[in-house]
Amino acid sequence: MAIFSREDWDFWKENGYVVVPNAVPRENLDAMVNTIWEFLEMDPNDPEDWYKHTPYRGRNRASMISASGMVEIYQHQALWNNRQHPRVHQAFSEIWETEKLWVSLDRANMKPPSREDKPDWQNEGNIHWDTDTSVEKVPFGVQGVLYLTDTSEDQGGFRCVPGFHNMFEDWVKTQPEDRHPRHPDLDGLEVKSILGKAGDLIIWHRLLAHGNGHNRSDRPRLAQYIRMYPVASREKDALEDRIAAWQNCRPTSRWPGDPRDWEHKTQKPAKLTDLGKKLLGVETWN
Ligand SMILES: O=C(O)CCC(=O)C(=O)O
Repeated sequence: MAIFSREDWDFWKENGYVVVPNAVPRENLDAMVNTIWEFLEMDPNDPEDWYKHTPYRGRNRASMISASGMVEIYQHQALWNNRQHPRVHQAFSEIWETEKLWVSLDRANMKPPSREDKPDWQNEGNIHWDTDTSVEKVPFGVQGVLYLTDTSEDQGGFRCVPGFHNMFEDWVKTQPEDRHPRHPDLDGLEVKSILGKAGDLIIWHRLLAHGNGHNRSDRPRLAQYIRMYPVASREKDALEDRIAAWQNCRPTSRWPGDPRDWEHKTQKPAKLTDLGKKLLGVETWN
C-alpha cells in the first residue's frame, strides 16, 4: 500500500514538505534516544547534565556536539535500524519514483532548552539551504529528519518557509546580485516551526529554506537525519568512503566527527539487512 495519499501529494506540492507518521517502530525510537544519551555521556533525567560539554562552532571541531545540537554519531546500529527500516525507504522511493536509492550517513541532534545562564546553549537556529542556490538550476533533491520524541513548536525542531520551492525563481529576481547562496534574507518570508510526534519523518524539498529552531521549552529536542537519493545521481567513488565509514564506525570524509572516536572504539560495524546493504551501496540494486 502506498504511504502517501492524494492529500499528502497535494500538501507536498503546495508546501514542499510532507510528514510520514510512524516511520519506524517505537523500540527503534527508544533505542536511538538511549544511544544519543549514552554517546553524549549524559543523564537524560538530570537537566544540568545536558549542558556539560562545550559545543563546537564553525571550524573548532573539538566536541562531540555542536551549538545547534548536531551530535557527531554516524554508524551506530540504532541509526542504521532506522535507515534500513522498510517504511522509511518506501517513503523516499515514492518521492523519487524509484527504489534504487542510497541513504545518507548523517548524524543526530540533541538541542537542549535555551538557558540564560548557559551562554553556549542559546542557539536560535538559522535558516539556510544545504545547496548552492546561485547555480542556474538547482537539481531536485530532498532532505529528511526523524523526530525521536514528541516535539512542540517551541522545542527547537524543524522550521522552514513552506512553499518556498514554488516561489524561489520569482523571489530570486527580487534579490541583489551578491545575495548569499546558502542563507536567504528572510525579509518578507514566513518561517514556520513544524511540530511533530515521535516517529514522524519529515521530508522536505531542498529548495525550502530551513533549519532548526530556538528551544524555548523545558525538554531537549531529539532527532535523526535521514535522506535518500538515487544511486545514479551520485559519484560512484563515494562508495569506497561510505563502506570504509561503515566498517570503521566513523563518519564519511566531509563530516566533522567525534574527537573521542567513541563509535570506532566501542562499536562493531552495524548489522545490515539486505535492504541496508543496498542503501549503503555494498550490494548493488539490480
Ligand atoms: O534540525 C533540523 O530539523 C533541521 C536540520 C537542518 O537544518 C539540516 O539538516 O540542514
